[in-house]
Amino acid sequence: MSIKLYHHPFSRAANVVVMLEELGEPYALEHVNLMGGAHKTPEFLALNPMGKLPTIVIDDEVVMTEQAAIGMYLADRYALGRLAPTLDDPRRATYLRWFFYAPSVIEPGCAAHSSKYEYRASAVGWGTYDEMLNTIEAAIGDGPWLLGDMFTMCDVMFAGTLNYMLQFKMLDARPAYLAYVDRFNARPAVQKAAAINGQAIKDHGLDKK
Ligand SMILES: N[C@@H](CCC(=O)N[C@@H](CS)C(=O)NCC(=O)O)C(=O)O
Repeated sequence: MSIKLYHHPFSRAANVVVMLEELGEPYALEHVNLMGGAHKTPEFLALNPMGKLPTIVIDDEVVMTEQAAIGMYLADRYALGRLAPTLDDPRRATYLRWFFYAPSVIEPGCAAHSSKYEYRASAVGWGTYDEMLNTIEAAIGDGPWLLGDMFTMCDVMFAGTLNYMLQFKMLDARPAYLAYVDRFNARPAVQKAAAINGQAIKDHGLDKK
């Protein structure tokens, strides 16, 4: 079995490294020079017509894009019952709910708010910023994880998205969010992924630009 992640440390692929570290399966990183336009070549566009990262190839036969879909697929295929609730587990509903919420509500909701887009909340899927803030807080609840005591791949997607939005000040830093991402960032797999992404920054001279 071989998993190849097309990667750049300053992209969403950095959080897929966390997914892979939580998974514990072997994988290889293929650096994509985004600044040099390597993601817009015909070879890369054949894998992902969007010309974006993350993109992942498994056993030279499975091609996947979209961070959330990649996380769901990896957890179901390699860690069902450990990083994903099984199909007959009622917690699967909450797992899917917040997994989809991160890219379909938090990402556009934060982008719309920070870019001061004008829109009718009833006409867009991400609603109002305040409703989104309250919903994120309700999802975290008493924690420690979105499914209570069970840490899942959904936390990697959700906390990774919060980390990114907080880092770029696109999301209010509510105490409940900070406590949740602190718990997440303390996990050994997250720290190992940070070291791997940090090494990639050095290896590709991205710390000198
Ligand atoms: N919807 C995609 C978004 C992917 C995305 O926007 N990737 C950015 C990096 S984080 C990218 O590849 N940008 C390069 C470009 O568009 O030129 C996902 O969630 O995976």
